[in-house]
Amino acid sequence: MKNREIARLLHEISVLLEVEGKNKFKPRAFARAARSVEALGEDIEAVAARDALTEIPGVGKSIAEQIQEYLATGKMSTLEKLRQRIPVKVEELEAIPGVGPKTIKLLYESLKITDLESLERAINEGHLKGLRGIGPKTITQIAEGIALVRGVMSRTLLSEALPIADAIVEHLKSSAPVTRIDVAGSLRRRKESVGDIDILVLSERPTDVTDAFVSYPDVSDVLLRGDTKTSIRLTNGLQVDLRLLPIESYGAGLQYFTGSKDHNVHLRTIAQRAGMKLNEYGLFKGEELVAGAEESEIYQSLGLQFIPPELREDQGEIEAAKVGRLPSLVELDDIRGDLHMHTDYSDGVNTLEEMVEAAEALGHEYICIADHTKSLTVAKGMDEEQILRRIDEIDDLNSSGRWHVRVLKGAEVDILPDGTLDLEDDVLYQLDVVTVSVHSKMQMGRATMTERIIRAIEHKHVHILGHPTGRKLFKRPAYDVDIEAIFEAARGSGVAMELNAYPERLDLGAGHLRLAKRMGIRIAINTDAHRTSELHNMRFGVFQARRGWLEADDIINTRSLDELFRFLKK
Ligand code: DGT
Ligand code: CA
Ligand code: CA
Ligand code: ZN
Repeated sequence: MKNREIARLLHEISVLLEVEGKNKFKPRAFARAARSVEALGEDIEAVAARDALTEIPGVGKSIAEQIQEYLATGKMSTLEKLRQRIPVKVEELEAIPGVGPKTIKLLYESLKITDLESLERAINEGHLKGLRGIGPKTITQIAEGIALVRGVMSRTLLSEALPIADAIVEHLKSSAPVTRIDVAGSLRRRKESVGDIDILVLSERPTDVTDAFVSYPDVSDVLLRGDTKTSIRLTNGLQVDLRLLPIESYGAGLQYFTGSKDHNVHLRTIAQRAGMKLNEYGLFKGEELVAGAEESEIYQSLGLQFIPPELREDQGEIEAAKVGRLPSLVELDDIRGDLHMHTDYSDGVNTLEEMVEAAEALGHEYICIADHTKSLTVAKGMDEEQILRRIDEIDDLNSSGRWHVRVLKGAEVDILPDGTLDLEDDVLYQLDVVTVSVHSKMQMGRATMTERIIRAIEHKHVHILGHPTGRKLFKRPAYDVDIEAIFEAARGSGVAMELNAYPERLDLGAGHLRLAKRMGIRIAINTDAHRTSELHNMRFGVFQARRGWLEADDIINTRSLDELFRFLKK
């Protein structure tokens, strides 16, 4: 369906017309038409085919002609001409949170800002100061927004890249003879987002592998084709590098191309100190190949424990491996339950029973239903009465004997701006697991936000702080908080920190997890699932936990139900 791209172009016309400022009504007409096309249930080509474009609300004769022209030629001449007169990159600028047509117009008129780069330059040179309607707070917000947009433009979420990489690996395996195949790079290290996908292959028929690679159905461009390295771009913009390795160097190549660069640089100095040389072909003593075919032999020959890819960031893992002190990282199999998920009682999609059934199929021993509470009206938050009804339902469900999985009673209770909770104490008391989260007024200053959260976690009935920093990858920065002070308070009150496994949250980050571990804070890895399929996101939480050096023992939902209850009693 071309609905979305047409809506986008009509919207762009409306913004450019607004910037041009010749006519007050035309921009609004195009904006309205863009919204209608976006909301159109039917394929716009079908509408055009039966000559009914003008029946779309807001689409008059001239806009209909633009749409016709686009469907026929792939261009809209009105837009082409506008773009020549006003070279503003609308989509790029509008991707910045808080920047809309009005700001774009102002920036273009007063400073000739046309894109991210010129905007960034203007901010750095202080030109935005004093512009009418743009205060210092807005400037900071825009600067942060630019960083976020740059992230979106150049990186892809792990959750999006991983299934694509798996599909390409399957494609290669089924279309050419491959002896070994591995995903390397940041994807193997399970970073939250990746710049590209790196795939390594050992094959007796390398040309067949390359042929299969460049003919993968989603390829839009072949960027480079060589004997050992081939790069493609996929239709979604993601780049994939394929490297063909020789058998005697496969392990060395896997080690080298897994990175990170910092880890590799450090490892090479370890090799040098031992009188050896390490590169992507192997570990050498003079001319002699000491190790190369297997990655594990490289670490072994350097006198190191094998270092799991998630730790390879030169954050002390090499030092730890030298003295045999690497953590024994948590694995997905260690997870026994999931303590944060939503149902259709608040903003979830599935019913209680559907969530329970799906969790049971995943093999969970226990789960906790944690719907939103009343002040979060956009998410249909529950009031005390609804929560009490829900408690009865869960009691019935547990005593029905229909399920093995034990369902715990919980809520994701809103932390109000003053740090109080929006459920009465006597209701909170009846819940098995009380998670508290910030969902409103996220912009408050550091001291106030820190106090707000600490007040909430010091509440006697609270067990877990949900998504502790509130960040969303590429979308929203973390709240400005003193995380160490929060951890300190959590330790004092026996409250666990959530590691929210939602792929665009992954909140806490790896650095914060390590800090929490050092401070003796317990972690709960939760999916925050809003539908049954999202219960599978637990693996992303576990990847992140591993990047944060966590062991099963650091995590409360690796415990048996009895042990978990002991923790919950505080
Ligand atoms: P990304 O793709 O930006 O998420 O991050 P990586 O780590 O996957 O980086 P990428 O794809 O450029 O290269 C893959 C690995 O290859 C990288 O982690 C380490 C290794 N590598 C690439 N170029 C160099 C280099 O110039 N020096 C060193 N030491 N290692 C490199
Ligand atoms: Ca990469
Ligand atoms: Ca690469
Ligand atoms: Zn939440």
